[in-house]
Amino acid sequence: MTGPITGPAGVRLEGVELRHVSLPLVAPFRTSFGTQTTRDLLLLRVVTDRAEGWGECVVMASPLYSSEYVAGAADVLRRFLVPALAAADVRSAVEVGPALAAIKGHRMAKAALEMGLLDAELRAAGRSFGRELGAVRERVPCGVSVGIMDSIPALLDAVGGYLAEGYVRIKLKIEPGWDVEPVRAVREKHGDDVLLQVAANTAYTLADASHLARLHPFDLLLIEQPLEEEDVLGHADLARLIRTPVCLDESIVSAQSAAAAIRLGACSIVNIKPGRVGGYLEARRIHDVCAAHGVPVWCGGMLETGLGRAANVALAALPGFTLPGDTSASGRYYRTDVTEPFVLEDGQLAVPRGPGLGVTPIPDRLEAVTTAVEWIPATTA
Ligand code: OSB
Ligand code: MG
Repeated sequence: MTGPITGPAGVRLEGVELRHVSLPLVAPFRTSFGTQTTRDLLLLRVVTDRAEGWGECVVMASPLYSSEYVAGAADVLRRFLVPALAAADVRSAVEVGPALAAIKGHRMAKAALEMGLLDAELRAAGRSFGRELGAVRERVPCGVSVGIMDSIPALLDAVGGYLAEGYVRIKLKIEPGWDVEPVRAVREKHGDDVLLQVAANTAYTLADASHLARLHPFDLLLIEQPLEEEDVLGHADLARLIRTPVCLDESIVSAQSAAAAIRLGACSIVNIKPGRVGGYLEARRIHDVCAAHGVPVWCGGMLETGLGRAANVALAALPGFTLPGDTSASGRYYRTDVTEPFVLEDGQLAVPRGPGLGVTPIPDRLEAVTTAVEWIPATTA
């Protein structure tokens, strides 16, 4: 397995600038839980005595994917998380998890702080995220998550466009009423060689097992999170009733929950999203647990800006990430990203090599998408 992350020289936290940003999406993104047309999230400028780092908090405006949401994350950061880091006098990202352990939940908010502090200390030490996490590849193959569309022809056009751009794997968002037919249509139009998978965001119940079994002929890589988040046993039952491999997203919130899901037979593949699991360090622990069990993992996405994308691409370069992730190019989401855009080359994105994330926000672009700024000092009083 990959080695422990050791805090380089240590940095002292001075405060966190919380930036609310709002980026228009190039096209509406519809999932079983709703339609997004803009991406509202929080960017954290983590200021230390030696360097600044950037954290991305992948919450959405409403608690429809997870219980966290933008205003709630901002509140817990200013009221509890930043003060707890100050009180513990943390000097390294490895100390963030332990320092925040007494505060329950709020993994996306915690992940953003840890990411920002890790970026700051790695920039100070001149080391990259990829090297620190244990990346073994310089480029990662990329898939794309395709939303629910108004019609089958519109879906076929969208998928055709992504394949022409070079994406190596297609994920179709599904829900009851939009599942077997869109999958059939994509197979008929684009062929059996396309790496194809589906994602349900908890839209089904165990009673849908025989319906989901109708996906068998289409040779899908996996079905992602068909049942509700807490229904791990239901997924174990479903996995015995369908031949499509079950992959969990929402249900996996820690290395511990990953180990339990694997032991119970609830999944044979895991989607790792650093925000959902409380940070890149826990994401790497999940990678290690899955690797130890021979369970393939892939890097999920939360429509990140170039900051979160840089870290995700570094994570996706770890050896256990054997399936293409939702690490799409910036242009799949945004006309103008806050960093230089990530561009697909031969279906892959390059892992940044510079210190820390290896990318920084472009000041004008960051200003243009910022809707509010707040300074949270790292004081204990
Ligand atoms: O279920 O993976 C998901 C986006 C927002 C919330 C949940 C999910 C998604 C995606 C898009 O599928 C992934 C991406 O391209 O960033
Ligand atoms: Mg998902």
